[in-house]
Amino acid sequence: MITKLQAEQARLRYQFRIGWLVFTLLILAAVAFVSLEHIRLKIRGEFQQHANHLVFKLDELVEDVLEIGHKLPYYDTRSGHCPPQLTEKLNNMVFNNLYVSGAMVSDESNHTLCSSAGLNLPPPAPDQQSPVLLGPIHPAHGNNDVFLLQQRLGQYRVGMYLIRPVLEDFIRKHSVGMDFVGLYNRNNNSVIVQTGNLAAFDNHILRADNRDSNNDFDVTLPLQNLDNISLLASSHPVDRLQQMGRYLALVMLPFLLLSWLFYRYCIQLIQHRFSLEFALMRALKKEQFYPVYQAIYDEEQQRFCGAEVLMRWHTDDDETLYPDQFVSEAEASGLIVPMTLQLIEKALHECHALLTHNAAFYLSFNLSPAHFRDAQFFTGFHELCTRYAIPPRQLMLEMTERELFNKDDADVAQRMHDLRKRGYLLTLDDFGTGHSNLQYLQQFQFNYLKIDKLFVHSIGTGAITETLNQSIITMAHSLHLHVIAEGVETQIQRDYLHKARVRYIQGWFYSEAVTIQRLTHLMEQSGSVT
Ligand code: G
Ligand code: G
Ligand code: MN
Repeated sequence: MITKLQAEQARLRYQFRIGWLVFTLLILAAVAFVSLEHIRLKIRGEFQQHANHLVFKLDELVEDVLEIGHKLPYYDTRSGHCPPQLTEKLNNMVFNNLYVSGAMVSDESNHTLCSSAGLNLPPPAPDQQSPVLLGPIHPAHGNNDVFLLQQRLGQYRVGMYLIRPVLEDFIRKHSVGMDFVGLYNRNNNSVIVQTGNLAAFDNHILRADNRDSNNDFDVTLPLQNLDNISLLASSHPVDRLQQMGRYLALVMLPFLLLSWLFYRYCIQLIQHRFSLEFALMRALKKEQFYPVYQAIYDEEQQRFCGAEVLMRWHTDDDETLYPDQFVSEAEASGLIVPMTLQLIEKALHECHALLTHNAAFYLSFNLSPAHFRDAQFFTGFHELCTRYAIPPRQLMLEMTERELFNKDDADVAQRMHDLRKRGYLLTLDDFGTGHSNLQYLQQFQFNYLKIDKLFVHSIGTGAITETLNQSIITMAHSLHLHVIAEGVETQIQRDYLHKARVRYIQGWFYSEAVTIQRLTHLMEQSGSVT
């Protein structure tokens, strides 16, 4: 039975594990797919926002610088000379602006009229567009390239020089999570300023020159304040992957945790479903526990005086199971209490006639400490006795010495005292196999003592246990306990016990455990019933 349960449990667990694994992987893949698409869109949105912000900042810079030119007072420069006040103004402008390193005014035909101090550069070829960013220009003296931000104002052009590191720093400062940023001159198709890795940028989109390129993480955005310049930007792939990884972990972890909890729960459910405990619960509901009876012989009266009720389990598979296969589990789970009540009810029902017609005949039931701890048990027990109108002196309760009560347990002592007072017979079962002592025997009010079959079987063998028989019997007599010897199989054993004045004998010598029909027959045959 147990091996069958275990095999079934193992099979179902295996099947569930496979199913769960497949299911979890499928869900995981679906979740990963959906969440990756979601995070990709989110990251793209953020990247485009950052790129727009950078364009905005660059436009702001251009506007600020151009604004300075607007503040120049009007001078008539047709003379071809530079008014002295203008040079001074230009110097002031350069001095007061962080980004501007030089300024110049040129005429329609691109002749330099005025320039700030230290500036000695030929202006590049003029552009028809305005304003416009020209360059880079490599100065003859000096290390850094410069760019000319030029706008037309009336008959002349005003130009501001920005040096490359300043422009690059500005871009770097305002670019977040970008692998590459560049400024692209659409007029001559060249990247004039760049930070980061140009190879990261998909050049395809320059040719298409539109915002909605195939590559979500490369953009080109025209500056509003400069007619010839677009911003090129591509997002940082490592940043992107890290962000995706974090998001994925964040989504997956709770799911994995939930799935794991579900798994544990189901495995426990399966374990329970195929546990002996569950099988016992079902057997209880189906009333599969039934009694058999092993008669006890009274040597003095020469007739059967009672019978021990032993539990059997008729399983769904038509198997008969013995208590050693299920009683310890029943005790551990507490199911022993309703099982025993079911057994008692069936036994009282079957033996009703036998008990009522033979006032000296008793039935003996095996109890364990679990029964004493359960308040319901004795309520049920007394109710059954009342319902079947069986007097207490016809009912014996056996408690095995192997599972003794704590001798300081006042409640149990009180309960036993109460049972004795009502007239029930109390037996200490399997005596000699546990560790009860005299004190224990005095504390609990047994009136019968059952010598374990281990000792009975040693009779005639010369083993040490044989000599213990006499000591047990002598002690029992001195405590005024009736003695039952169990497991008596042979004439030699019976004669030995008879000589030792053991009055009650139980065992295959007289009868094995039998059905009620065979018990009744045995009683009638032996003249034990009147
Ligand atoms: O003859 P059998 O194999 O049934 O007995 C095996 C053991 O099971 C015995 O030690 C006996 O005390 C125990 N046993 C039999 N029936 C019951 C019962 O109804 N309740 C309890 N607790 N033990 C029982
Ligand atoms: O709870 P208790 O130990 O009284 O249960 C009696 C047990 O002893 C049962 O398992 C029963 O089958 C077994 N039994 C009863 N009579 C004999 C017998 O004469 N010989 C042997 N070997 N076992 C017996
Ligand atoms: Mn017993």
